[in-house]
Amino acid sequence: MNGPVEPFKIKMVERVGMPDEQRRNNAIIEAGYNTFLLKSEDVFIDLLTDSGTSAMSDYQWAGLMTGDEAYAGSRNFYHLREAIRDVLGYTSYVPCHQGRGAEHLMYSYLVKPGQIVPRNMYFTTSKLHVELPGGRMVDIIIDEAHDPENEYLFKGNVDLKKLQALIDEFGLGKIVFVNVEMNVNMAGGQPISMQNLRELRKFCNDYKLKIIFDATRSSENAFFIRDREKGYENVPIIEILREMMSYSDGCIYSCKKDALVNIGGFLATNDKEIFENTRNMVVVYEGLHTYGGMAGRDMEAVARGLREGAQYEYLKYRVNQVRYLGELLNKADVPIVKPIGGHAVFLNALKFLPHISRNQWPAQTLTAAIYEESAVRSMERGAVSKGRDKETGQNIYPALELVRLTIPRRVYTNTHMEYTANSIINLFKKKDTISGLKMVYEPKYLRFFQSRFEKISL
Ligand code: P61
Repeated sequence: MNGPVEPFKIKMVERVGMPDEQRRNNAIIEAGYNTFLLKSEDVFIDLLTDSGTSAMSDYQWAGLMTGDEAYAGSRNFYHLREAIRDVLGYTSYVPCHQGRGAEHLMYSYLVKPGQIVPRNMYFTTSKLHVELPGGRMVDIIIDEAHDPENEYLFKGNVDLKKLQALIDEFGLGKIVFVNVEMNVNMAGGQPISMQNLRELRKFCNDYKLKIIFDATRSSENAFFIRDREKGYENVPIIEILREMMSYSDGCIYSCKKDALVNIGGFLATNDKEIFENTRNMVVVYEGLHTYGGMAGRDMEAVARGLREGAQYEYLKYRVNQVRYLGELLNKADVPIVKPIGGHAVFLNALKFLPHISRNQWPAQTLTAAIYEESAVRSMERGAVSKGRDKETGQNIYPALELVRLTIPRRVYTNTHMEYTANSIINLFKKKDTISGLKMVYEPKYLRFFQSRFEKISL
């Protein structure tokens, strides 16, 4: 099996070094067994996230030089508006410093205290920005998404029966909009189908409910629609994207993923009221409505990256590189979430470390063990990420207790994938020697970023 051929050549490189075993052992202790707290220079291959870690193209770098840093009315704001219109089909947008800035503006405008926000699986920052104005996020993803072994091709789909049950239980007055994520991150990078989006739109029209997308990984989702859904085999990615977005009333978007940049975000909509209200609030929290926390040069890089990131040849390589890593692991019987997702390979920590109980944080334990073995940095996506129940204060143990090996875009070679796979396969062979962790520090918000752990002896 060969890795996919890269549709680019490398013009600039950055040195990375392999820390020796002693340095790795010290580094992970100092980091409190939390890979977010490692120094990047102690990492050999950084698979913490695909967010803000992309390599920009020469065309994007050239765009930086055309940055118009005027306080108001920067030309790059208008370039980005054109790109959003062309690629996503929204007429209006509000720039923000990154995705969570857009979530803040969108959800603090739409969510009122006591309201329910149905969503196809939570995402950490999205859930928090629904909770801060007094709302509650409720999961309406299909059951298949909670089963790592289930190979259903559209595990990001919304279960309309679950949505109906919420309406029946709480009444329409409690629900203002349905929140739909593309290529659902916490489910393993799993797509939603066009058919499901279409059915959801019809359902929401009947009840006069708005639909707001988290379109952060919409280009990778569009690739899966083309690859897997009947009737889309030869449809250009941009046409697929525009059809997807046409089923929404607006979206929030972190540009740090599919738009191939290191920073940036926006919300976009065709709804005049959403636009006017969020555009008014952007000046309070982010910056003027024609830059919203981004420099002019950043907006130019996003405008170019949004178009590049929607090219079929690029997306094919991208998704296949992730698949390559996943298949190397799968062949060696390392337990992973299936089907292999768009931006990452997810290890099933409950199967990898069956001897470690949930309250000893198996996924967190596995991220630390992978680092110690290989200097590869991964991310916990299980109970530490999920946090505590808002009402009872108890830890919630989600069905998925995962470790995310997230592939930055256009950054690592297929040899890096092979090194990663071999290291994890070696670790898997000696998994019984790995002991669990206890949490010794827990901050109030988004605890996974800063919490600290100590090792429990076997
Ligand atoms: C990530 F550990 N994702 O996946 P911002 N929506 C979605 C995201 O994936 C997302 C945001 C909104 C990150 C960064 C990150 O728990 C974590 O531009 C589907 O990062 O503000 C971000 O966009 C927010 C990592 C965020 C985390 C939260 O790695």
